[in-house]
Amino acid sequence: MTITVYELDGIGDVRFSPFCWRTLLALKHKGFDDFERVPVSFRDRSPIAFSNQERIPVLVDGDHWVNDSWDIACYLEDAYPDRPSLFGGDMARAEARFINAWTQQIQNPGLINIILWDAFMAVGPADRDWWREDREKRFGKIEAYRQGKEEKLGPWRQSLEPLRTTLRAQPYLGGEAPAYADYIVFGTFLFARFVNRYDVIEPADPIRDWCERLLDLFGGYTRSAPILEAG
Ligand SMILES: N[C@@H](CCC(=O)N[C@@H](CS)C(=O)NCC(=O)O)C(=O)O
Repeated sequence: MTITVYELDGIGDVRFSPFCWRTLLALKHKGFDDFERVPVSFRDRSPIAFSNQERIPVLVDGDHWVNDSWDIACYLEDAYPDRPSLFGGDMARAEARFINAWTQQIQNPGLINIILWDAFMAVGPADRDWWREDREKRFGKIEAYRQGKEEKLGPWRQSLEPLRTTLRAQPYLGGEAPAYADYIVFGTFLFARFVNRYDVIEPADPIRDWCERLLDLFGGYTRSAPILEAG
């Protein structure tokens, strides 16, 4: 049965949605290689109208669909129990829910505040007017985010200290091997990487080493994905 992932479109083949990357990595972890990826534009969500909501990713597995990256991970875990586990048990799944919330409420918003302009640059030309209007309602003028990135970086990097401390003691959030908790947090760094702001993590940071290990997973699946060209 074919699995289809509806994901957010970007410029050319650049896909930068942190939520969609979590789902793609969850599928890879479960050993799926032949799923279909369907880009959906910001301004036209009609391809996911069947899901009665507007957020991406949406996963379709045969005649079943699921939206929300967390629910998708839980669906894959429960529907395919004989494939490699994403969580490693119910208790670890419950703890991963906390990481999901931390990422959503602390890690992601802090990063968006730094790279909003860079994200705008990764939005396809046909979607830019829509994106500007929508984001300016929430964040104010996006031009204001072209400057002042350096001053915001320090506090954001500091907020990642619990992640750094954990990764000094173990190679992955999952312990000795990567788990869905790693993909949740890594998705946000992928967002930075694909909009050409991988430099938000310093080269000597243990978080960077962990990202490098994850970039190599599944035959370099994320390492080989297109990055927005500088300019
Ligand atoms: N809680 C949802 C959040 C999904 C979400 O916000 N997706 C973004 C893509 S990164 C989206 O649909 N954005 C559309 C928009 O910004 O208008 C999940 O985990 O899947």
